Amino acid sequence: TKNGNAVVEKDFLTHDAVAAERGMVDDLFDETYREKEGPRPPVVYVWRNIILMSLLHLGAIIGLTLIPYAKIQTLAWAILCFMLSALGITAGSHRLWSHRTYKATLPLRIFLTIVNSMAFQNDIFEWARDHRVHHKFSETDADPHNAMRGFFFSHIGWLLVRKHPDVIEKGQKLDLSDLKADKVVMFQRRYYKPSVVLLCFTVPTVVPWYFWDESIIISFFIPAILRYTLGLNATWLVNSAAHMFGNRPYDQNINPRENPLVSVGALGEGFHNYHHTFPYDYSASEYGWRFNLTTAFIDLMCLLGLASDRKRVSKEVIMARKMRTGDGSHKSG
Ligand code: ST9
Ligand code: ZN
Ligand code: ZN
Repeated sequence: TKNGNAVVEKDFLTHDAVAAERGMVDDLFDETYREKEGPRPPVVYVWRNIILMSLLHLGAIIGLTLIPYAKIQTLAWAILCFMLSALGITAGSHRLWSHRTYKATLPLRIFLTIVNSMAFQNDIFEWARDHRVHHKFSETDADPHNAMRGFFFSHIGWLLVRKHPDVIEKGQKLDLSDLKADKVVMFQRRYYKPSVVLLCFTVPTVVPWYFWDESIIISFFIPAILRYTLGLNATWLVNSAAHMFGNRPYDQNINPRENPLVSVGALGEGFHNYHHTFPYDYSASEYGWRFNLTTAFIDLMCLLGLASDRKRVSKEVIMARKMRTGDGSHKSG
């Protein structure tokens, strides 16, 4: 270890070595999986979701039109809610719970769980289960938001239809014991619905109305509805845009790309070619704080003694991997 952080020295880590480091391996790509022959099972629409998502996006448009009438404190509060809920996804369900790229103390896990419920993207357990199958069976039928099915499907469409049976079949075989053993994760799962009503919708609405007399309509449509919808779309862009547009300096044989624009909106989660190549790196990027507020946040938490054991891939390993499988784009910039 260097500076108290584990440095992953090889990129050809054995499963045992990764398991020993993080207590899990099921986010590593499985080359042996083959999609079943023949046509896909028919698409089954979930009309409840189609209607709710349409209403949500209509509400977001109303929120947009109300921006000129909102108090400046309300807009600042909406941005704060966006940042907090985004960290609940990026530092929480993604880098901590899906990939185990660092360790977090109980107070930090409680904080991340609270802001995770504010983001309302399914509970941490379900999010991490879907995300591990996304990495392990990336761009196949067992990937919940399989980008081979197009931009719309990988962006939002996958939440509007029943899952491909392979997602569930493969997901049931994942090792999720680390998540089941985390009492905070299991507590959130048990009380997920009330936690979302409170933290995603009620608190964001009540604060501006109570503390600075904002109208209740504006309080609801901007910090709650518009902020939530923007958070969802910023996240979904990682699955859609960052699987389609950008360079592939680390591995040109996979679809995920480096997309700095997505990184800005998603607090550092758009360096997606790197992330699928080295999913155990806590920065989800070759670089540290560049377009990567989440990494700065995790570093701050370490400084405060609330987090530790950040996994990082060494410069040498990254360079060797670029030479071996990259598209050569790193030379030009
Ligand atoms: C949302 C999630 O938006 C977004 C995640 C995006 C991931 C991004 C990744 C990128 C990484 C970087 C992060 C960037 C962050 C940036 C932040 C910036 C702000 N394994 O699901 P059901 C089983 S959520 C094993 O109903 P259907 C299981 O037994 C938005 N088993 O399947 C399950 O029961 P249970 C808000 C699995 O019927 C049972 O099947 N939420 C697995 O096909 C039934 O599961 C919504 O809109 C698995 N993987 O329905 C809700 N999956 O759970 C949307 C399932 O009890 N979801 N099983 O154990 C739904 O309504 C439904 O899931 C469905 C599919 C209709 C989509
Ligand atoms: Zn990931
Ligand atoms: Zn991906």
